[in-house]
Amino acid sequence: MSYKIQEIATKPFDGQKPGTSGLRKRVKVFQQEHYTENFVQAIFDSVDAKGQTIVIGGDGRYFSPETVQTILKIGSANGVAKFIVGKDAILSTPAASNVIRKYKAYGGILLTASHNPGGPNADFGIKYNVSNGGPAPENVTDKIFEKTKTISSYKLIDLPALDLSKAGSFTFGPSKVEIIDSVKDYVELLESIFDFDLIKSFLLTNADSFKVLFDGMHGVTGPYGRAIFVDTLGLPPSAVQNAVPLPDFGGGHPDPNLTYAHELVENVESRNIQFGAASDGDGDRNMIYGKGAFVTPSDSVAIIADWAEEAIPYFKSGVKGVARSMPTSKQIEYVAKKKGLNCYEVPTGWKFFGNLMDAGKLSICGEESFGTGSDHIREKDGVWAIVAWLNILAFANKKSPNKLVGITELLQQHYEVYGRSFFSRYDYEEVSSEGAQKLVDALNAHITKGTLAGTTHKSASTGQTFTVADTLNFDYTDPVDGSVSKNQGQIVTFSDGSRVVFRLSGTGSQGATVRMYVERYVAPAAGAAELATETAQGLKGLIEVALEISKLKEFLGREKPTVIT
Ligand code: VG1
Ligand code: CO
Repeated sequence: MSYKIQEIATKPFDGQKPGTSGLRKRVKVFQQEHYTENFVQAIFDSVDAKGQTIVIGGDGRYFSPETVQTILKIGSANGVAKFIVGKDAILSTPAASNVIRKYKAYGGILLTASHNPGGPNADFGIKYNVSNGGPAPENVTDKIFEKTKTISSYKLIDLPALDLSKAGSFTFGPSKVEIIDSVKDYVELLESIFDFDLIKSFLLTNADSFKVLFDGMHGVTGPYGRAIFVDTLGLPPSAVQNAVPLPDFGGGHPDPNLTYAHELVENVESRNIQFGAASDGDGDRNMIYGKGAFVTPSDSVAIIADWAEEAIPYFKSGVKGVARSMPTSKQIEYVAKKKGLNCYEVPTGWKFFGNLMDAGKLSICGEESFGTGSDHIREKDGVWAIVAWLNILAFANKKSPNKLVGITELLQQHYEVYGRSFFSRYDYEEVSSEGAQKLVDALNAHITKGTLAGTTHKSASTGQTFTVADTLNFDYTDPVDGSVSKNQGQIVTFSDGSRVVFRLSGTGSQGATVRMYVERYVAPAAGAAELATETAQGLKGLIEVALEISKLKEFLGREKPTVIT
């Protein structure tokens, strides 16, 4: 087929700066003439993909099919030799990471705004991943951003759109395109990690007393969930709900937490389901929720780290190290300490874990934002975390054959050994950028002048007192390549070890979002009753004090957070 390469004149757009995880904006912004093309060309101007293989994946949200065609046309004109594309433009973020690694691709472009809503009036996103399968590090995203500021033209190959609905090998001008089954490689990967036979026999034996419900939230994971939970592990089709990926996620907010995954929570409670789980739009987040038992993500990663070596075949040869993002609770540190493992603390965003994994220093890590994963790929992995929990529960039940061990029992056992870090996050979404900046400035002023350290604050409702031990602005130096990331959040620590963190979100598409993270540790000696307290109760006093110290309500003009997780 003959083809022509066109050079199209364009002008830079403001604000094409990738955030915590790619460039995320309203669909309408991406639909402006040249907007998406500029950003895609800026990627190819920043990474030399000539003669290389590039993976294209995404969560199937609105505007994805069109953007796949744009990437094929611009990528091909820029010399990409081969594209590997998920059928119907679908590859979950973890599946894409796996495909990049498995087929030794040069990189990948993921079309997703993750847990942000989709549809013509909602969000779209583009994210570049590098050859280790992980999100591009800051030096690459900075370069892309610089290119977007000076771009004057982009290259485009003049060819008709490729049909993405049929798997197979195709020719696209000078490039080859392989359209692959979105699910197959990923299922094989999980089969190589977990003890599927053990999980299967546990589920089968306890079919009446241990019911499972997986919620795909109409994001990308429906087909993956069905392939694993129904086709491989033998659960009935009713064990999977909202499993058809929709371009607008059915109008919902595909974010697996107690607020947005309420349908799962309601079904788990009303149908007496022992193990419920959900994942987000692009499949990298997860929530574990059984009847009456919610597992915070910070606890989830700690529990996985605690059981991994014993229960999960992939980790039989040993866990190399563990890590958490800075705002994530310290629960995993208590596990690391007991096991003599290194525990790293990195800034928010999965890209910071990749270097540690590549250097062989890290096996298991997590973020409080419902992100859990390991070095099997370089993205967090929702379905992986859910199967990890099933594997651990199956194993725990093999050890205790006479009494069913469910989520509640596993949590109790864990707190009795390690104590419990009560943790919660308050999100103030779409507040004025000015107010958010004032809040941050005021905290920074306290940090520079040391005006909070040593002050004592009393909660009016609980009578607890908290004395500030230290305040700091979190900076990170990567232990592998020495790169420095500054201003990653303000931390206030108290003399009892409690902690409050303030951060501005880097994934929103409009206004500013302020996150406040609160954590309070209770040692095992406090006893079963105190360890089993409701999170909101366990943190009540500390939250009052955090709001008072930061004057958050004044600066943001908000009485209440938008979302509490
Ligand atoms: C949020 C979370 C962060 C996560 C990021 C991407 O970022 O806090 O932990 O890595 O989303 O997750 P921010 O900057 O808004 O706080 V995903 O599933 O959206 O790619
Ligand atoms: Co996500």
